[in-house]
Amino acid sequence: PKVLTYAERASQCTHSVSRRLLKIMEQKKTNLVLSADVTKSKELLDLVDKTGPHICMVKTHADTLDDFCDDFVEKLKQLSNKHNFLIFEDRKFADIGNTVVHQFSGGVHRISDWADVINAHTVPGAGVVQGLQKVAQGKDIGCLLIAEMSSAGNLATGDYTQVTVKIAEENPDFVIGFICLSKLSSNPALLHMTPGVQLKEGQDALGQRYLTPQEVISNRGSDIIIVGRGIYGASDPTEAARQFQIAGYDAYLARLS
Ligand code: UP6
Repeated sequence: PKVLTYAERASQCTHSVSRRLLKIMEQKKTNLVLSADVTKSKELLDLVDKTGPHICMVKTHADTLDDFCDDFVEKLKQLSNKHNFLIFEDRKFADIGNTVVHQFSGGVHRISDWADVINAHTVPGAGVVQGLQKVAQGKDIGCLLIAEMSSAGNLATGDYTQVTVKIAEENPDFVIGFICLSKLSSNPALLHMTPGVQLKEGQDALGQRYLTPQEVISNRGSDIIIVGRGIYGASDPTEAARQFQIAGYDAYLARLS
């Protein structure tokens, strides 16, 4: 089947967040998500301001920031308007529905006040999605399901992955796609986002495994690359972001043709 452009897919999405993201990807010519895994808010904001022109979304781990506060959230939102990107909090919710309601809306981070995109493990079953959706009601927030993982020896394989795809397909009003390592659904509205990406294949000392943008986008049919240390660990993060933007976008164009 013909591979659709981001613009064509945007027009087929019913969820406002996937539409917004695909439009940004088309306009800015980027399928790059920056995983901004630094532990000081100022450092994070500086990194995002520098790399903003090259990314469609920034991914945070709010609970790893030493100095998380409301002012940080305000500034991150300002940067998302300045550079036109979405904010994805990688909280990986994984509890029963009633508990994730509070984890998502409350605590120190009040994620539902500021995130455009969140994600969840499906190990608790569909209740985790229902709990999160209850909080997201009336807000512009999309959820990704973790269908596969990049780390060595992970258990998100086989039936687990297939049931996760089914839960996604059954909840189109809230679930906008997957964290995964390959294309899992032919539904054009579902976005596939892949972490564990560097310009060279390899691994780190704690089980992370890396594939290249070309392998992830062209060969495996994913839509979006998520890059952390490949960018913020580089001597020039702006230049690294530019390189990942080009590599990811070229791989997309190669898939189209
Ligand atoms: N992440 C993975 N693999 C997964 C799911 N999530 O690496 O299966 C997240 C990590 C980290 C980022 O929590 O924030 O993606 C990858 O960072 P890296 O590029 O520095 O390895």
